[in-house]
Amino acid sequence: MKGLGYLAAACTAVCFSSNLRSAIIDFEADTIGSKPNGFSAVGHPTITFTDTVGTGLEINNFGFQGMGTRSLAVHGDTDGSRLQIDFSVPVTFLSLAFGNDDPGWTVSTDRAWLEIWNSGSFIAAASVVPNFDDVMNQTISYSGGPFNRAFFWYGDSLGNPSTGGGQSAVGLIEVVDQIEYTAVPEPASTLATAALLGLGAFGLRRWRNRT
Ligand SMILES: [Ca+2]
Ligand SMILES: [Ca+2]
Ligand SMILES: [Ca+2]
Repeated sequence: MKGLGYLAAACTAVCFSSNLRSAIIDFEADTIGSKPNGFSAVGHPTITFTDTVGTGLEINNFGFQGMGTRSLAVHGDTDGSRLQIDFSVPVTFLSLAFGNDDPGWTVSTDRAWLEIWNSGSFIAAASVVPNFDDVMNQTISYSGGPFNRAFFWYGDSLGNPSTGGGQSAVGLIEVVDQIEYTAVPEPASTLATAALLGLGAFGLRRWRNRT
């Protein structure tokens, strides 16, 4: 039974370490207003947000199009811009909620897109078909990597960013919130985790030897 104890201790330590490295940006502590490219939300200095065309970032209360009293919008309707998210500490998981999937400004083949990059190399692209109810009630995510850059945007079925306005030439402002990310553990905690796993394995061997 001693071995199982070691294993439980190792597992607890690993889970605790992993929880420490996961975080959610909800923008609730940020001030309302336009934000410059390279903006970081309060409490999350290792992550920056950039509008890839122009300077259209805005924190505001978008009601049901966002979550809580603060969300991040990427204007405008017609500039074909995307939201760029940069991580100074690489991550292995990213999830975000998206809203403003307005049926009056979309066509049924439009999608929400997430593209993942690491140090200038493309890793993956994912897309989700919005439910087109204008409400922030869906998420898009990617797990893998590690990676240090992501793009989010509304676009057509091929991933071309929206550049129009209205259903004939579709354009749409992205609104995002609840950005969850898991940073790669720092070397020190990796070593500590490895040591604990080694301890757990040692305990397991001891436990098996006893049976
Ligand atoms: Ca929020
Ligand atoms: Ca823009
Ligand atoms: Ca929706």
